[in-house]
Amino acid sequence: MKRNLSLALACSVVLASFGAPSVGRSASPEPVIVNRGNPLFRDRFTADPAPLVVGDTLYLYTGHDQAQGDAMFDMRDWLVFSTKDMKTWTPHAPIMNVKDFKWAKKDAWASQTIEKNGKFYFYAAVEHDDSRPGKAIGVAVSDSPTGPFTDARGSALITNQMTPDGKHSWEDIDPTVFTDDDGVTWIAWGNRDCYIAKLKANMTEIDGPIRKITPPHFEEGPWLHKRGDLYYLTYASLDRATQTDEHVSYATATSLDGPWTYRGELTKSAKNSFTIHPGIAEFRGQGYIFLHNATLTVGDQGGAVGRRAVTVEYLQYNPDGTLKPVVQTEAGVSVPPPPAN
Ligand code: FUB
Repeated sequence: MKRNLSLALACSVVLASFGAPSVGRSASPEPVIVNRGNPLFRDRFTADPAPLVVGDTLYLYTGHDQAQGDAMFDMRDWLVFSTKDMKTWTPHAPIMNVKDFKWAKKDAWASQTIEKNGKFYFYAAVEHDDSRPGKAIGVAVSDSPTGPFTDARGSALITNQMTPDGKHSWEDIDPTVFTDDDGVTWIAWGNRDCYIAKLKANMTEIDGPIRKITPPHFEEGPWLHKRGDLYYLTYASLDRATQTDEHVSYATATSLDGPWTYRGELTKSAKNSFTIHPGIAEFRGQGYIFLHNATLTVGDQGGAVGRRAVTVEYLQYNPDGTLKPVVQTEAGVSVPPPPAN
């Protein structure tokens, strides 16, 4: 989070439907949102996208920006949308409210859901109550990717007190979860510092030490994924000298134990938004990177730091495994991807 913000925190392939409403929520119990390009969803503000592929469906979990006027963040619940083709999306009921974590005060911040042993585990950043001050990470569980999710522990999985040498009270945010080929699930998270740990098989306890793996320019929003033999740690990065808006950078490794090799910047900043927050998925043989910007206006509320909107672009690889630069566009994936090489 940018320093001045940190203080405050102390913190549709186009279906040729241009001109037609993109959202038909009131028309049927299973409304459909047509992908007209970016931003993806235009009837509400969404942020911090986290994709999950289950069979022939991609589920996209998002935060829900509700800030009014000049307020910074007002995020109370988490949303999920699904698609089978990246052309039409179905919005589902909110999967959880921050108050469903009884030990949390507020702030339904970034999340990620993972499937394990037939259940779905939802990891999310929130503000802990005064018994464990600071940001914390909770875990909830459901039998369905669309929820409802219930708190799996009745207490935080990760608290600010578990990373005592951290630089501030909101460092324990933005969980990313990844299951390696041996079946062990890892969790990484952080703001300013990036941490990684293993999860026990029950998915609700940390297993062993928490290690710091902070890559260059790390700010927040880590995302773990693997392609072939290479592991990727993609994250929101900040040039602290200029304190401009976040970009996305990434590092790679041949093991989740590291060492991680910094690979440079993947994107520039998101229009009108200090934050950008990557989420990555391979779906039907195509790579995608979900981000957000703040270009959407809903009613009398224009895009702002606390009124963001999720976008998606193709993610493409070079033959050596490095990632091709990504540009946030208005067309997004409503047009075919550029040739692979
Ligand atoms: O949405 C709230 C916070 O802003 C997230 O936790 C960060 O990644 C940034 O997007």
